[in-house]
Amino acid sequence: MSRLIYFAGSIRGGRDDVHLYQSLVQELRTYGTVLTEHVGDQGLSVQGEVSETGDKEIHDRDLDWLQQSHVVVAEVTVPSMGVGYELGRAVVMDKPVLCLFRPDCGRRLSAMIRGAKGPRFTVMDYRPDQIKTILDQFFSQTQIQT
Ligand code: 6K6
Repeated sequence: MSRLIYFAGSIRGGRDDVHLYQSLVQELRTYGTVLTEHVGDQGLSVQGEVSETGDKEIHDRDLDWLQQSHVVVAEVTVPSMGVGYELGRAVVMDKPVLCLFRPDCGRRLSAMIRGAKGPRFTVMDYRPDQIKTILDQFFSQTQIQT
């Protein structure tokens, strides 16, 4: 079965890093099917109102995708309530998680994300030019059940 990847990144939290989300989605496609490609869509504004569906539909559909996914990758540099929530739910579902944080943003990552580090929850500081290497390392070293 093809590996299903849930990619999480800020939408209403701010779209400053959308170009990075796009690169990550593109790179992640080499490791499986990305269920949430829209997160890297440059046409999707901070309002997140491209869709006509309401917030409940978005929440329910995303949780359904999260449940179906085999692995979760989150870009956590721009703080986002939605991404934090998805990560908490992913932990409860026992999904393997990779969080990517760019320290040159000048902020410190939430202790609730950095401190969640464990065998199934990886937190990596990165520079954009390291994306390929980090994903390669993560996907080759992490047990992902499909
Ligand atoms: C329609 C088409 C594209 O986007 C929309 C409407 N908004 C959302 N669609 C899908 N997922 C969303 C939307 N808004 C938030 N999310 C989920 O929460 C994504 O999976 C992101 O990882 C995360 C972002 O949360 P906020 O709090 O930054 O919006």
